[in-house]
Amino acid sequence: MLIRTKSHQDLTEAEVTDESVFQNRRSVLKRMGFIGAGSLLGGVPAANAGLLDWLSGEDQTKGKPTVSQKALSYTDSSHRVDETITTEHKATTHNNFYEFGLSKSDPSQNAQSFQVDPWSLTIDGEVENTITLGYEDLFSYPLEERIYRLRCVEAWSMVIPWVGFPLAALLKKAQPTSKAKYVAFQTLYDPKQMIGQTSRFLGGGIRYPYVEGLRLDEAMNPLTLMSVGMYGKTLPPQNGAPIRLVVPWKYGFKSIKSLVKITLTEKQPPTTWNLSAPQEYGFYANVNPKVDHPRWSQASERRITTGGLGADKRIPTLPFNGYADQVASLYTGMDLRRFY
Ligand SMILES: Nc1nc2c(c(=O)[nH]1)N[C@H]1C(S)=C(S)[C@@H](COP(=O)(O)O)O[C@H]1N2
Ligand SMILES: [Mo]
Repeated sequence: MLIRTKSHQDLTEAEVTDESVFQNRRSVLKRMGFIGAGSLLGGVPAANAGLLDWLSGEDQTKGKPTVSQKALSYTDSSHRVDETITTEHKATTHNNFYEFGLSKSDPSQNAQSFQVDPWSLTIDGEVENTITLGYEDLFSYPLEERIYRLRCVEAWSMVIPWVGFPLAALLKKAQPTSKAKYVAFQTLYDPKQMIGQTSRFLGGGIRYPYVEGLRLDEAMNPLTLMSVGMYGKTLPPQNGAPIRLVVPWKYGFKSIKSLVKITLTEKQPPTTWNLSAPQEYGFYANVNPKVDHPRWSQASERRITTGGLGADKRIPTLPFNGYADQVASLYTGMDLRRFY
């Protein structure tokens, strides 16, 4: 059997999931003599609640958003799944945002002084009108609330009330040229503010700036949202303030945060996780219970509601994350095993 030690560059997303962090923490405790080989949580006394939190990666006292979030005005939309909404606390303290650290609680702790105003978002490339939006401009489109499922490739999911506007509204204003076939997205690159961008080790071995992409027709689909808020307020930094993409039928890594650039292109653009581990993360990344990740099943998911111990339930994963009626036609005739 081939045994090799992985370098930082080889670290893949799943190796830093909450589950593996949990296992690492468990083995640390074990070595320290806190838990026996057979016991898991049973052996930790109640007085050690802090230790329990640390063990499960759920420190409730840390990671409370402290930045001021502004209330937004918006209309309700018809896009609302009728499922238990994940608590705001959980959705804002259990994050993937490697620019601010690799564990789920890192972004809410490390992103609080992140500067979102002034901000600049440019839409360029194959467009008739290059557009640059300042911070206030991000809120100039009619805002609506949409309650979407968010399914991470790591097999957990949440239900989140986003506030935003369709990406199509922005793209129509920019007017894609006839050459435009894809849309490339880019997160801010600012190592002074984003600790994960200062080293391969702290950043989980992926390249920065984080980049993502969609086909133009996917980008124009009415479900594709530019989010500027959640739970009725502006986004906290750990969730991608001041503006992020939300593509509800694709794995969460497509929903790129803290956008500074949107470029219309002729060719399929590179995407961060695909560059890092192409055999594991494709360009399309449509949620698909029938196409497993090489290292785990995608048939079911852990639905996170409150995050309390024992509260999460395992539920079946739905094709296109439950949005097949609205998006399956985008992929007619495509082999979704090949284009994963
Ligand atoms: N720039 C950037 N965007 C990102 C990520 C990231 O690490 N960096 N993580 C992605 C992943 S893997 C997921 S699951 C979602 C999580 O969004 P949330 O923290 O708001 O739930 O953000 C996505 N967008
Ligand atoms: Mo994810």
